[in-house]
Amino acid sequence: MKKKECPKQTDKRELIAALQDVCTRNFGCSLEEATEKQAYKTVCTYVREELADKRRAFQKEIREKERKQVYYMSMEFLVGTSLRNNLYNLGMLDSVTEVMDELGFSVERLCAMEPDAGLGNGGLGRLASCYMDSLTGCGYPATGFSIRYEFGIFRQKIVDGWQMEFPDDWLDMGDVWLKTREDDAVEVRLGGETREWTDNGTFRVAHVGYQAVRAVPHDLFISGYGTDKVNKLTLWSAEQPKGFDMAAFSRGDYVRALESDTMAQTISKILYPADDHISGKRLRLQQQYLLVSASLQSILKEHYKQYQTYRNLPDKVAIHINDTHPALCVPELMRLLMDENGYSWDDAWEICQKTLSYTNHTVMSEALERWSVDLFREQLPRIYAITQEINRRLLARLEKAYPGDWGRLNYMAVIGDGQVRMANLCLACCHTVNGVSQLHTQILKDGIFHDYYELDNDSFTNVTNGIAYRRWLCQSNPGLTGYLKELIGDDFLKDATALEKLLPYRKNKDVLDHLMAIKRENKVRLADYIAKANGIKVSPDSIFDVQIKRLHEYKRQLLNVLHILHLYNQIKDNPNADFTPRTFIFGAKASAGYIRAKQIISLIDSVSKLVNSDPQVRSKLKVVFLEDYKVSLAEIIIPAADISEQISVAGKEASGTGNMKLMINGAVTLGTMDGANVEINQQVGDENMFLFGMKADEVEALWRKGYNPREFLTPELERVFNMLTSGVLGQNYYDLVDSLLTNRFGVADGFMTVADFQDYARAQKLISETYPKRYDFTAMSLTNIAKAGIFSADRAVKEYADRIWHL
Ligand code: NBG
Repeated sequence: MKKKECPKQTDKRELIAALQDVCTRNFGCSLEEATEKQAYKTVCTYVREELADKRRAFQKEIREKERKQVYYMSMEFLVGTSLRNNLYNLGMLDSVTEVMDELGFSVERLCAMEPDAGLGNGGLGRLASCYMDSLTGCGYPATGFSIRYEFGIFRQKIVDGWQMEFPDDWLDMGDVWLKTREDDAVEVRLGGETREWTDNGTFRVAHVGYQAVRAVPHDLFISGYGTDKVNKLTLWSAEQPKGFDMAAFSRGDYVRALESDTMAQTISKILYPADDHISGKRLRLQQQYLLVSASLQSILKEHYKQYQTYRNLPDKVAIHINDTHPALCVPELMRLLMDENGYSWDDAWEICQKTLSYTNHTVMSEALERWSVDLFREQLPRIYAITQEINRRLLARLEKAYPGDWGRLNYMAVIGDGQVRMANLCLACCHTVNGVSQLHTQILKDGIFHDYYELDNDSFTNVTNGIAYRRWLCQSNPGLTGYLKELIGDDFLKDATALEKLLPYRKNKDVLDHLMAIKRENKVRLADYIAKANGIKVSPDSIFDVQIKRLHEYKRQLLNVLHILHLYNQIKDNPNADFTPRTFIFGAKASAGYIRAKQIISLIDSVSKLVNSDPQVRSKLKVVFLEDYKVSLAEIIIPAADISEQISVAGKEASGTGNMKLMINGAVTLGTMDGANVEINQQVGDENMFLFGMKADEVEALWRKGYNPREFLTPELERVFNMLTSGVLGQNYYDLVDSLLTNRFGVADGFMTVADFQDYARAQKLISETYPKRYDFTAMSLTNIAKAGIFSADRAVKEYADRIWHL
């Protein structure tokens, strides 16, 4: 890859001239006179224009070679920041840094001004962004489609231990990356009703009385490492149609005519902040339809312009449904082909089947999207009619396959019990369905999707998740990356499996010393951040034990914090005993309405106050909750982690991707055999991670046998529970204890925290014993780095491209 390390004088002069030009065009001043904000926008705009040029060239190539393209439909893309990533990918980080420096600006500071584009909740959205990066780097023609939420994932503040949410107004500084295409706006229709008739024997349908919404596309260009190819993410905003609702106007309904304006804009106002769980709200359904309808219309328009037919759509286009949220792709593509283009049902269905594929990202039943029939029909009358017909034909087919098996038919139906089941809609149509780790895919086959698997087992496959390691290692951990380049060469920048060249140095003390020093530097940087953000002083020589992810009961942050209290008690009992100092670091947002999750944050906060203020304890134990966990904060935390907590109850975490990011930065996993932890274990072996807890089949067996948490209660844990209700924490947590022991409203301890506690404490103890053997521990860390290559998103997108999209 070309790198403009030290720009030649001419290059440099050109770069300065180009930047000056952008600045005067946009702000009417030279860079010398510009404010820092103007300088930031100048650099971003310059980069965006560079990317736009490269995009045009790639687009031309795709058209001329008639290449097949993939469209990745996702309600979420957790983009994070773009400036550093783009400069790095374009090989311009050094040259722009040098030139801006001369002009009196620090690129470091400009990068820090950029807000995260937080158009996602967590793993699912971040995965989508990692895939866009890798698809581009690997040269695949790929377009992401999503919504340009005016407000992304909320900003989190902890006030008196309680999470509060504040709006994330990212567009103010973030919109420099977006290129709006007003002329390509399309109309999306909501509500109203359908009229059907036959015209010389042909079925006709009209949609009347609907509310029109104008969907406007905004492009965010995606650069890739080591390539000139540029892809894009198209984000739709909902706007009022130009002009008023003239019909309402002429009825004299002045207020209604204007009302629709605000209604339209509401649709793209805000990202729903619920992760792994559905809200069932009208606005959410409207968002999903906006995404699906606008994107499919634009895909079809572009395809038709080039080929003048849709018969070859499956040969030239792959459309991917990222989790059930965009499942409306199925009936909407049917509608467009039949109603707008005159295809017969059978022809349209065949095209849909061959074009659409689906990834499932969770087995949590509350996250499997379902819509009430009433709401669905009210908002999308024509789509509902098509969905009914899909269901009718499906049931006819199933009746033949499983005559009389009504239970099974009911379970597999797309419409049943007054609901439209979006996962079944995908299963009934898509040519391929995949899970996101070996274990997760197995659970889909054996469990929730078992009936569909039996019907057609060829359509099921696994693609284990991957991460854009150039962001998560190369950019966010320059110390380690620089050292690796010196030691094993720079092949790994292009091919992550080349990290294995590190393995022979497992016993090399000089190398291990270097790795320790690099980790320590990163820990110092994080310690500085913690001092500034939380006012807590932590020692970089303590173990940095990190749990960063959404707050969810199944992820068991509670297990971690209960164990911290257990350690606290041990220290209090034996203040002079040996203790390996530990800093527990948490970052987690709770969905706004998820009270139990917010109680857990409150508990972490209370425990941190207790622990950090106790003179007998605080030199040994520190607890830090970092507010507003997001991509850019993850980039600071991950390179500094010693221990990666991946402690979900087995069978619930579909894959996890934070586990991979931490691993490649040398953190050692403390985990259950869940999600991709299983595959991390295959890579590094038992001896290079800290495993504990029941396996997925043991969890299942215990549920079947009947689980009573009290049978697993140890005196140590009982003592911790007593602390939760005795007032020592400043407030009481009866609810939490109750949920683990006696929950009267549901199952007690639904995620088996009590059952796994003892083994978790054992594994934690082993960590405390191993860490002080610095070379042994660092050899484990080295092995994790060396073996992380397989979790590159490059590998994952290649699997999608070969086995699912056939690009
Ligand atoms: C999440 C899973 C994670 C997985 C990511 C990406 C949802 C619905 N699912 O385990 O919980 O890593 O998806 O696949 O957010």
